[in-house]
Amino acid sequence: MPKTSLACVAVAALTGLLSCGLASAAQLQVTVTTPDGKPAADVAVLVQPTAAWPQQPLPEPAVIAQQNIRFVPFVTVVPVGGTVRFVNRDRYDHHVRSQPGGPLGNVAPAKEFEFRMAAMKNGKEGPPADLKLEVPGSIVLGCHLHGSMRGHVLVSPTPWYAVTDDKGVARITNVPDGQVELKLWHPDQLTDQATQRVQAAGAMSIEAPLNFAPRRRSAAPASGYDKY
Ligand SMILES: [Cu+2]
Repeated sequence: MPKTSLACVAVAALTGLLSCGLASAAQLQVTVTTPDGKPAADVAVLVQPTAAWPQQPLPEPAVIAQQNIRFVPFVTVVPVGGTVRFVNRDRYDHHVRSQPGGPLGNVAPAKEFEFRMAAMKNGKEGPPADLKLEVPGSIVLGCHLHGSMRGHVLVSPTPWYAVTDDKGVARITNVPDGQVELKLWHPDQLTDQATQRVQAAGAMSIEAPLNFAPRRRSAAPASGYDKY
């Protein structure tokens, strides 16, 4: 049982109230595939109720590490008002800047920023940098010290979301029962993905196709970057 459910049970027992946050909630397991049926990783899955929803608490900051000259994870989703926390886990300085995205590179980032990230010292991460993101949209992350570094942030208008793993699976919990719209987003998409309407209730398995096959990213380098 997730921690929040336990807390809700405890609150209900103490107060005698039956409601705690959302009266009843669905768990969605979404499997995203490419047009030829292969699992699609790094896909943001957003679940937005068609009715208004009660305000949800903001999650803890989403950590984006700079590690082996990569942004890890490659795709990060935060809700509007949420925070991303950059940390440098390499033994050399990095940099973070927002860049435009979209198929033509002409979609302005949801927030503009640019700063340097100090290297790890004595086995400790450099000081973290927090950014609060208030405007929905996407942000491409780059580092002008290492031109190959790329990461992506999606600022979601809905508090229910997840990113697919290597098996193409995203799990989204505590979704309010009722009609929801399921939207997919991948940083390489050329056109918007179709929206799927689902009646959310209980534990559900949903198949969601992408309209293209993202190119595979090379495996993370094991070592050999210390010379930078
Ligand atoms: Cu860098």
